[in-house]
Amino acid sequence: MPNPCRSSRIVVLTGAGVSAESGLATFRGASGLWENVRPKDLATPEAFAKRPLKVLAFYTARRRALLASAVAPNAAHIALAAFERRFRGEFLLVTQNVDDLHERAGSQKLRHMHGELLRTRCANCGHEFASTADISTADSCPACGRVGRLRPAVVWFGEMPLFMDEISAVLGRCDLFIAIGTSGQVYPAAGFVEIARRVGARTVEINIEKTTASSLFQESVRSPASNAVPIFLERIECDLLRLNG
Ligand code: BV8
Repeated sequence: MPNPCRSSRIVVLTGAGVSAESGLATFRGASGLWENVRPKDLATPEAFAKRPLKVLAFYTARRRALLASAVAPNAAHIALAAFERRFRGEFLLVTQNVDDLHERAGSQKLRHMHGELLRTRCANCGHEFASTADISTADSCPACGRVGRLRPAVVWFGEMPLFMDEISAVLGRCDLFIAIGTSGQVYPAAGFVEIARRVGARTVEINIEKTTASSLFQESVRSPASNAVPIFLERIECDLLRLNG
């Protein structure tokens, strides 16, 4: 049993694995999104410039999958939102995911560092708006009117992730860092555990398998997120109640 949890400043990082049990594909591993294609052919500004139809079709398929009625937040999303509501310390949920399952579960202290699939941006003027519609090269921007420049409001490789100043600040003072369902292969997210270690935070990885980053974590929980996350967060809460009353 790890030491009772005295944490008061918690940062959680989620990746595609937290949404896997909700029916959304992960990127790497068996039947992953990147299994038969190269990320640079679908998730870069250059790919969008060169083959906009192919890139838009990739995101149309994922947006439609996300909007399918069978896809809903799972117990991990729900437990994270409930814990955020009850926790009296500092809490931030940083997700690499572009789905809206954390929001649908009720999470509010949430930052999408890789953007959001249900938002569209104009590559010409930067105008951004919420949208569940497919994006086509025939669409015009509602702000500048330019045709064929609408794209998903996600962060592609070579683009700067969002909220990095805020994320770096909370990482720099956290005392507990939990990574859930991420392969730890994409930077700068993959480097967050090292920042947490440097400031002396307890570091925990929840994943169904060992990752290239596992050795950087003090604790690894090898279990599906929908099972492990509710149990882990409940244990933290019990510790805090016992220690702080
Ligand atoms: C940038 C688009 C700089 C959205 C994605 C060092 C430092 C900084 C950058 C770099 C660096 N080295 C290289 C780089 C460049 C690059 C990078 O990291 N390349 C990698 C491949 C080496 N990084 C970037 O380009 C980033 N930008 O650094 O900008 C900059 C500076 C100045 C000015 C401008 C720019 C941008 C990175 C974002 C790229 N966008 N996608 C989308 O389409 O969704 S990346 C893609 O990978 C997704 O965003 C995804 O979120 C991300 C990470 O994947 P995971 O979420 O971890 O998913 P994965 O499938 O890999 O793993 C799932 C895990 O879950 C597995 O471990 C599995 O075991 C587990 N699992 C499965 N089921 C379950 C489970 N766990 C628990 N329960 C289950 N049931």
